[in-house]
Amino acid sequence: MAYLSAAQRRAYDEDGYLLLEGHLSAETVARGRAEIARLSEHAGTIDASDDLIDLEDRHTRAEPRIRRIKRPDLQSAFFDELMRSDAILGPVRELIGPNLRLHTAKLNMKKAEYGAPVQWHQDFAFYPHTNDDLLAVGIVFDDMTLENGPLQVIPGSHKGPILDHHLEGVFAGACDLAEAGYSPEDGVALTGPAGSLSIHHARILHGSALNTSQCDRQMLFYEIMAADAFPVMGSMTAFDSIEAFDARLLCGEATRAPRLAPVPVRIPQPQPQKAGSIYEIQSQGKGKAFRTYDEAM
Ligand SMILES: O=C(O)CCC(=O)C(=O)O
Repeated sequence: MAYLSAAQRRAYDEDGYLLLEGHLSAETVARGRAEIARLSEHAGTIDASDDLIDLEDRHTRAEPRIRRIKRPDLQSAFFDELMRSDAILGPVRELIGPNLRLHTAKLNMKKAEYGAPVQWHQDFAFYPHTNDDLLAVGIVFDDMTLENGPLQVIPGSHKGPILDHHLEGVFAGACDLAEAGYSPEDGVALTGPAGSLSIHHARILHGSALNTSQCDRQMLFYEIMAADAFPVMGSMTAFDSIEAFDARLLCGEATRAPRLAPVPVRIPQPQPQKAGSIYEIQSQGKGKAFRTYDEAM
């Protein structure tokens, strides 16, 4: 069975992204939302971000504010099963081949009224690999509209260079669009109903604004790569051993022969002192295209 048409595969190659509207069933969306609610309960028991949850700046136990649920695949059997399902891996196999490895998974909460922005960046700047058959699948658990901080991408930017994501010599996780000859108007907002899937190339420029609306925009990302893409030294890819690396295989076969492609690479080193999540890395203040909650107040 083909999950993507030839036109969709061509569009991914040319533009660097796809949006599959209403790809997942209402039942899957409802189960995912229930899992998000369950995993969110932990926030009421902590004062600072930990291995499970990344907190917004104004979080309190009494009024929890969650920015991200970390590794939902490890915290929930449902999100692990979903990640391994044909609904997710089917389209990915058609784009980057049958042998796939997980890079990481994360659930960006972008809650109504205060959900944090993500400044423009390229994922490949965080985790350079020997080839660029890497992408992120995004699952939208709320309707994503122009108002609630939709994911934005700059079509075609995945064919350009990896931009400078450093500030004063330290990796800062964001880039300056103008410096690269782009303007915010070049961004395309990916809007669609809950259950839609976005797929974006690891080299595409993307980001999203503060959510000032009354509606949440909860979005889960599975970052997936071809199994023959190996991290380049200094990549933020974290694994302890080759066994742990192989344990991330989602389908197909592991290999000991990295595929080397002529891809642009910059090393995200040295890392900043606070490097727990993209939000912390970006708090150094490079490329501030989207205002934060405090700036908007
Ligand atoms: O949640 C978003 O809108 C963007 C997410 C993203 O690019 C990231 O977490 O690296």
